[in-house]
Amino acid sequence: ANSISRPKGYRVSWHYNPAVENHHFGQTHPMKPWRLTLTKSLVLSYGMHTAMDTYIPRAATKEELAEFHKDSYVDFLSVATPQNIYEMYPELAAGPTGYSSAIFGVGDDCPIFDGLFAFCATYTGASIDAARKLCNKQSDIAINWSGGLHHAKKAEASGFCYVNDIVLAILQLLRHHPRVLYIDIDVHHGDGVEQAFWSTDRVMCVSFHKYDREVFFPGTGPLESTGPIHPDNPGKNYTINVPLNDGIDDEGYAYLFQNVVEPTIKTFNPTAIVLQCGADSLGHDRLGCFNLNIRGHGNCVSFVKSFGLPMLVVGGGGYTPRNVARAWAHETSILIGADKTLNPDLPEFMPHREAFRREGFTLFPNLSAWKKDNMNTRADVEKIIRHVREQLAYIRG
Ligand code: TV1
Ligand code: CA
Ligand code: ZN
Repeated sequence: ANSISRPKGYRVSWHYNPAVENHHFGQTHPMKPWRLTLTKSLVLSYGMHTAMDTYIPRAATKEELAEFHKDSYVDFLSVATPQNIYEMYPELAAGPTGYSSAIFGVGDDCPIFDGLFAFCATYTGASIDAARKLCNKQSDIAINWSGGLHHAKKAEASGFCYVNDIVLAILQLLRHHPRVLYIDIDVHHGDGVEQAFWSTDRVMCVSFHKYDREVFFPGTGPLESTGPIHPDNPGKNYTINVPLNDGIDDEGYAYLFQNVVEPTIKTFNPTAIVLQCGADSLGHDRLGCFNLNIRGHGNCVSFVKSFGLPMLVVGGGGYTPRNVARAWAHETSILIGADKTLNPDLPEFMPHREAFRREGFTLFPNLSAWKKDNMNTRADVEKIIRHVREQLAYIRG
């Protein structure tokens, strides 16, 4: 492979334990480890690893998980197997599809599969390791594409997420950083992270997502949801939600993203930023409904990077594996400052190259030619920007 030189003036680290590739949610489940294998393949084949410090982090310990999660939930995750789950919890053996989600949120979205705990501890270990490298200033930008599982709650699995690696990484950052900004561009609402930091003014959460309370998971995150209502609660106004309709395109998203994120950074003045890059906001995603191209998604990463603050970058959703890999490889190149030099034609010799045949062997297929019209009007977008500016006025000074 050709090699790319290290960025000048800042350090980027890549935190990845290939053990995460060994997990399987189930044959028909949309969450595929394959997307991580393909991402790694692109990053290595482009030679991008030569521009970063690469770490294979150890799995997180139960004690580390318990910094956020309830002990009994961590214990449950550490012992549950597909073999013993019905014995342990007979009440789970209900319904035609498997089990009810009465116990710690397990069910169809969050099945108990072999190696579940090792999987959770592995992706979380990478996010905590990345946060530590930022804290001790060994890295300026730290990347964990296997993390970003934003729905997990203190004692509940939700939406394919069991352990909230983002919350645990932010808790690590808060040991050294007075203020952390969390930005979430996954097509789903970042409800688990929002809930964890709902009542603090040290973490500001900003999520962009499809919002339809009735039909789109998780159904939370309207514009008006900005933190606790009580006037004495420090978390009041420290949550920003950007609810969107189907089909938003690169141009509309960039306009909105920049006009929300820039004033938020200027007002909140974070000392570190965590960016969740869920790739289910791309066009052609199996579960998503937006129209973003790889470049449109990547523009968010470029924009956040341009503020020059310590940055933790994590993955998240993304259900058309080859496009997830394209997006996260492109975003890796942005973070190391190599996006202008990378050949948009995929490397001629690389593992799993065939996976990219359908759209042609390019990093930038056209993903906007899709079934979704843009249902976000100019007026919708301007209303959101106005609302955010009014909200930020409360936290100035
Ligand atoms: C098993 C097999 C589970 C096939 C789940 C899509 C499946 C989904 C499956 C699915 C599916 C959801 C709900 C269900 C409301 C619940 C990583 C009645 C074809 C961060 C999580 C989405 C997104 C959960 C996670 C959602 C993330 N959509 N096929 N499940 N209950 N759950 O709607 O934000 O990307 O779809
Ligand atoms: Ca989101
Ligand atoms: Zn998602």
